[in-house]
Amino acid sequence: MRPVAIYFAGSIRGGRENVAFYHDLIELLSEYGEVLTSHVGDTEMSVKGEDGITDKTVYQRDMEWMCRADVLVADVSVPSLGVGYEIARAEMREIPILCLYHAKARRPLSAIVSGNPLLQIVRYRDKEEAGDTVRKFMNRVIYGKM
Ligand code: 6IA
Repeated sequence: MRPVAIYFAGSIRGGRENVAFYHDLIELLSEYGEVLTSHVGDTEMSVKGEDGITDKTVYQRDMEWMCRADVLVADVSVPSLGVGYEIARAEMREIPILCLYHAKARRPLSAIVSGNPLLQIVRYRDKEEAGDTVRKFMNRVIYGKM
């Protein structure tokens, strides 16, 4: 059986202030399957993104991964156009989506995300709480019904 393909979405040009958290989440998600987008948690990558790769290539590569993904986990604490777009694409594919939102995020969550009944949105206070949520979500995806 092939491993679960996990698309992790987190802000890049929207701002990199939560990158250390993305890094830890990706490490946790890797226990459950293949994280296709592990570069999102690369603490060396700046708001400019990856060196030596065009925006067109990034888009094509990411959308190929999106087509392969079995599940989307997004941190929506830092507003990001790219993350919002990825959520919409995952919704079109009808795959399970978990959106994590820090209780003390600087900006209120977009109503288009928070008001969407098809998304599972979980507010977390710290890394431990987010980790518990991710474990429960992935266990449901792998072993149980959503
Ligand atoms: O709008 P944002 O840049 O914050 O969007 C972030 C989301 O879009 C992430 O979840 C990524 O999956 C995807 N994404 C956006 N930019 C990149 C990127 N480099 N590399 C990989 N994934 C990306 C972009 C810049 C590069 C062309 C120099």
